Amino acid sequence: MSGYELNIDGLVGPTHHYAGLSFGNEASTKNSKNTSNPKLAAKQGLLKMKALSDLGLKQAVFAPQERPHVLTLRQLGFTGTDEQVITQAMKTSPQLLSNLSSASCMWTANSCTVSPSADSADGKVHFTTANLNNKFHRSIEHPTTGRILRAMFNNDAYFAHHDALPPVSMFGDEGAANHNRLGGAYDRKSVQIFVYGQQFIGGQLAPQKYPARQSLEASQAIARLHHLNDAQTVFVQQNPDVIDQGVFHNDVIAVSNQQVLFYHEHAFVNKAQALEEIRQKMADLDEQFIPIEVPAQRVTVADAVNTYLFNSQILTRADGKMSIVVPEESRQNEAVWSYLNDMIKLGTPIDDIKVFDLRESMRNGGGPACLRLRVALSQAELNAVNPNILMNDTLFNTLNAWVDRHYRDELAQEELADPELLLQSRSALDELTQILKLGSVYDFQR
Ligand code: SUG
Repeated sequence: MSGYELNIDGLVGPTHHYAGLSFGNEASTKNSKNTSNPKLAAKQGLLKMKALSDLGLKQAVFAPQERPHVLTLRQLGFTGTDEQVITQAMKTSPQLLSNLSSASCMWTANSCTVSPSADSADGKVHFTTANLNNKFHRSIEHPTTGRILRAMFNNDAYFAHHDALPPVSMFGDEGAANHNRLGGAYDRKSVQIFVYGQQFIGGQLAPQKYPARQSLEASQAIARLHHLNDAQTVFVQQNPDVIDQGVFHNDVIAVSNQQVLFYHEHAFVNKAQALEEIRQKMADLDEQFIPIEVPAQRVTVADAVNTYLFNSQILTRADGKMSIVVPEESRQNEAVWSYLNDMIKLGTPIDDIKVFDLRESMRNGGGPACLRLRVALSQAELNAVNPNILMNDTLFNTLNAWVDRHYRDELAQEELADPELLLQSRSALDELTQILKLGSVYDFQR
């Protein structure tokens, strides 16, 4: 098979904590104010990256961002030294300081939407950073995300970078978490599926309780920016009822790899029509569509949300078969675990389950798939990627030692105003930009 899927996992930042910032994300609300362990969080993520790279898959690391984000606090009127800015913000509202201290950029599935070169009329790999407009703590990610993406994919001959869409709900964009791609080899034309929560102009269906974070208008704008062909693009609405049950991104209820779409019975509006459109558009590319629908009778939406069964990664191994990477929570749930064990015997390409402990991220509503950005590349494009971000034994050891030197193993919300934490984080990130050879991507370095 030609081409590669590069998975770029977010390295958890030193201020990882639980602040209940994401209304509509039930794990975030449930674990609000619990004490976190940033060191363990970073190490759990690194172990997943290392294990996948040991399987022969292409794996890279996405650098975390500077938090607390002093620049934004200054925009909000806090003045004085950096230390005074943080102290005043904490006094004004611990929740405000949490927003500016969240390590949420670890969920790199929300960093941007990527369209591989095979699908784009100009033959380039396109990246549009996500505005993450629905949540304040996430809406400040995109400028730095854009700089890190440019430092990782720094070659105009192959890569085209677009800034985030206008920051209003009509163009609310949460990146690759609402985007799937179905086809054969990674460097061949495929069908791109954009899943949206709400259509702002002329739409009828919308969730009642929780927000729809992705709009159709945003998805359509990205398809235009990326020069996609209508004949290979599908727009599908996510079922608003499941958004109201805690499915705040599509990757909490569906995931794809090559020909396979693994999804819950209640994932989509007008499901039959959407599946037929995907099947037809794949057939036009001579590709067979392999849908795997999980019946609600076997796995309820509540179980899907609690276990993140669909926030799994389906990965093609060297032998051409696929493994499904699930979080430990999926093994702990009897219905989900029994379904998974039956599913790998269905005769689909998925014949193996791999389980990872990602508890620290899971408690904020981030599973295996939230933590990774998929970039499908040709060999020439892979050769043009910044080689210092690619996971291998040396980088794994270097990053573990880096985490040991700079991370705390306990962090509560009250500690966010500790000026030492800011200094520790900045010196950690300064060192990291040198390890990964990213240049000056952070505001404190500019
Ligand atoms: O945006 N949680 C993230 C989780 C993102 C998961 N990503 C994907 N499904 N792709 C969010 O809701 C919680 C932060 C806190 O509450 O402290 C948070 O931002």
